[in-house]
Amino acid sequence: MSVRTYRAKTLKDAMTRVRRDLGGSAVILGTRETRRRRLFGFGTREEVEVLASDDGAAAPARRGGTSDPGAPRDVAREALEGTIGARLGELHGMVESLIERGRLDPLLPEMPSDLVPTYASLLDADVPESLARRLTKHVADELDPAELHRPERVREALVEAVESALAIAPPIAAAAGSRRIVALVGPTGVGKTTTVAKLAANFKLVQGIRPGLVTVDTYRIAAVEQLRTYAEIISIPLSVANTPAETRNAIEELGDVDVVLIDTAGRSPRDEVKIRELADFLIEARPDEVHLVLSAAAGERALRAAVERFSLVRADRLILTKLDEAEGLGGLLSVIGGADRPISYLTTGQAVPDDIEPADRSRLARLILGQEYVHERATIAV
Ligand SMILES: Nc1nc2c(ncn2[C@@H]2O[C@H](COP(=O)(O)OP(=O)(O)OP(=O)(O)O)[C@@H](O)[C@H]2O)c(=O)[nH]1
Ligand SMILES: [Mg+2]
Repeated sequence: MSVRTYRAKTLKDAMTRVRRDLGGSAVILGTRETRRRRLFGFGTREEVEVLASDDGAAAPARRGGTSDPGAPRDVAREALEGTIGARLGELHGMVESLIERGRLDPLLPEMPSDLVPTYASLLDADVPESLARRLTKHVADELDPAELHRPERVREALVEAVESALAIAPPIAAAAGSRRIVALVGPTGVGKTTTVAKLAANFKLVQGIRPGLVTVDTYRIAAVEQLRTYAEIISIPLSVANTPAETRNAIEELGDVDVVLIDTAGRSPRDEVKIRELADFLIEARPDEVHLVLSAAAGERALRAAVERFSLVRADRLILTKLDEAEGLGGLLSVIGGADRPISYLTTGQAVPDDIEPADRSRLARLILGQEYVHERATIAV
């Protein structure tokens, strides 16, 4: 007799699954209503849990012959046993290593053994433990018990779970003949200026859209020169605003352009005064879009602090840079979930204009899960 737990949104759904698995011989041992935490975000959802067993009569009858010690061994069956043995060995190794790292005890009661490798792979991808547990549990809930030992099905369910946590913004809405004002803000050294240059070059060279650049970064002596060099290479206008009051003029000075890209000075997330000053520039600039630039190579705590402190400037999108430098992208997942802003672009190296791509949900989910590599496929033109 085997006893299984079935969870579903309604009793009817749970019973359908019981009947499908156990057929007419199902014995219901108990039912209860549960509240489960939502995967991402807050709150709970109601679920019904049904504990069911077959009564033993429905257990598949032993195949005649194979249990007879004198009978010749079935070659296919031996091969299957070999595969199962190897897989059990693998699982055993994983469980041992998780126990050694003190990471399995709290999960053992509820994690199906088929999903232990999934959990281990999430930790390998640097997904924080609590989120890895929730994702694994989500996969267990979404799949039928019979699907849990199909690795490709588990992988798909995991990608879907991560995708559902990613909000994606469309690329910058620039079009010839209209004027879009876009500002990039963020901590120091994350790649704002380089990203502005990549975007400008792609607009002009690939899309035939006329960009103009404004810098409000007059703090570092080299900052204006850095952007001026790009403006000269791409052959586009650049103007400089030294104070918030000059910003509007600087935009007008660009003349007839379709998209204005504003590069701003990097600010330490700890420096609230400077972030407020940046907010003053943006009030004058009246941008249509503000993209907060975050380096994927930064630690989870630094990313969280940046998201929190830069909320003062009301960024409405995220650009993730330096994906090529990040060791594991799993830490990004909870930061992105908490940031509550869609992701517009990913940058994957120093090369201007190539190393940038519009954010793509499935690509980012696979990158985070370590199922795809940054430079595995050709760069997409912005
Ligand atoms: N590996 C890698 N390096 C990048 C990427 N984007 C920018 N960089 C490098 O990061 C460094 C800083 O880039 P900047 O564009 O000057 O950064 P910033 O945010 O403008 O810096 P501040 O203006 O000083 O705050 C440069 O060496 C860039 O080449 C990327 O996607 N991957
Ligand atoms: Mg800069």
